[in-house]
Amino acid sequence: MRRGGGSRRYAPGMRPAPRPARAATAVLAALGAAVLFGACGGDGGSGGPDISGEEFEDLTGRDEVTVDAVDNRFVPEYVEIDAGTTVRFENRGRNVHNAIPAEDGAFDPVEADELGPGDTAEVTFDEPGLYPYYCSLHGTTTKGMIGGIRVRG
Ligand SMILES: [Cu+2]
Repeated sequence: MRRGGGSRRYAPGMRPAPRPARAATAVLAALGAAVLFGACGGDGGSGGPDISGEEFEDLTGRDEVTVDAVDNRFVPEYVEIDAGTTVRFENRGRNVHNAIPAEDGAFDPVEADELGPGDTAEVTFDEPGLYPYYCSLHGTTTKGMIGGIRVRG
């Protein structure tokens, strides 16, 4: 079902390069991360835009749902699904699109070479939370070709 899975590439620069750290440094880094996560609050994110006020189309109760990428928006833009549901991104436009989490690493990004016209790419969401995403070719994390997935536990 899931294509690519854990082997999907991350876009260059999406994650800081892992650096060899002594134990003490690693502990400090973990504390820092905990503080960052705690400070932002909300479900599911530490760095993405707040999309909690958007209208989400209720697509719960299904194993798989489809989000179309058209030129240039996602349809439906905001969907609510159950944990474990696979989202199938389908490019029904004439342009190449992608689907990149607004919060780095929140899910495996669907890269442009996987989502040309007519292509489909699937991502399974197992963890409850809020997952804003965007097409980096036609939007930013907050404007343009954006979308969001709310995963219910
Ligand atoms: Cu696009």
